[in-house]
Amino acid sequence: MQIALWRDMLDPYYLAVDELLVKFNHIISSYHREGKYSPIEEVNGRVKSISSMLDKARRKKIPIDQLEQNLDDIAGIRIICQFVEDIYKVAGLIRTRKDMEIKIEKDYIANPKPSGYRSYHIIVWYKVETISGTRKIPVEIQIRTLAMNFWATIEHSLQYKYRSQMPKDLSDKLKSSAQSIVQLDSEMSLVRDEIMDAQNSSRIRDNLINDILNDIQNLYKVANKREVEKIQDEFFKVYQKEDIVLLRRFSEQLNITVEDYGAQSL
Ligand code: 0O2
Repeated sequence: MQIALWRDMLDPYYLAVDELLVKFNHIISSYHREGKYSPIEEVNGRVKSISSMLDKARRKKIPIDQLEQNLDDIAGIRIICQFVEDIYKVAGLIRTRKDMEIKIEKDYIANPKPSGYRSYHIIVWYKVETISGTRKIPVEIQIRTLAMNFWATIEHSLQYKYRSQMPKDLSDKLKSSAQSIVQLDSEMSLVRDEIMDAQNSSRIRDNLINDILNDIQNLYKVANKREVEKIQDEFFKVYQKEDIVLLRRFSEQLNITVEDYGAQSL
């Protein structure tokens, strides 16, 4: 990569990160819309900063004009999951996609780094359409739990502070806290089903309340105001009972009323 033209060079990488963020966020919202647990908790992305690229080039003895050919993580996506099991589910999901071609997979969960770092990395080939044509570029997707991310973020800041000279007592502390993270992740996995159930119920309830309020709002435009206010009062009574079955029944009945008024398309 010619550093003088770095802005132009990095353009396809920015596009890839933007597109992939849209796609992974869409996966999250699709699960949520269906009232389902999403294996992806959140996703973020970045294009590696020039200074970080230069640092890596120096560390790995990569000639400056060969950065693009040698760095797989100029475009980076980070997927955060709640549980270790979700990481492998997300990796499976990525493998099935037609818009990403696997280049390399690195399982630093089964084989943690000497530092204690754990994460699942997949490097994919991803095609972007630019004004100069199609570009196929590598994108590094790091998949990790919230707990792994907490550890990696802190360790990364310390690595940055000490460069390659981290005091031994500090690196020992980090290794031991990495073990605590392993323990925490495996304890959380034991209650995964219960946590997923709780989160699903809460999401289903949110979706139901949203649908009901939309229906009431639509009815308000076409039905008798007093009747709509009566429906709203009934809704508040059902809502206060904190019973999902009653809420679902109310929503179904309201749907029929809405259909009778032909108000769905409003
Ligand atoms: P930054 O600043 O996050 O971008 P390889 O040629 O495969 O041996 P490479 O390309 O460094 O080496 O790949 P590797 O080892 O899979 O690491 C890629 C990225 O994973 C790193 O990018 C970090 O983001 C993260 N990572 C790897 N090891 C550690 C670690 O010990 N601690 C933390 N906190 N993160 C780690 P960069 O460019 O090194 O850093």
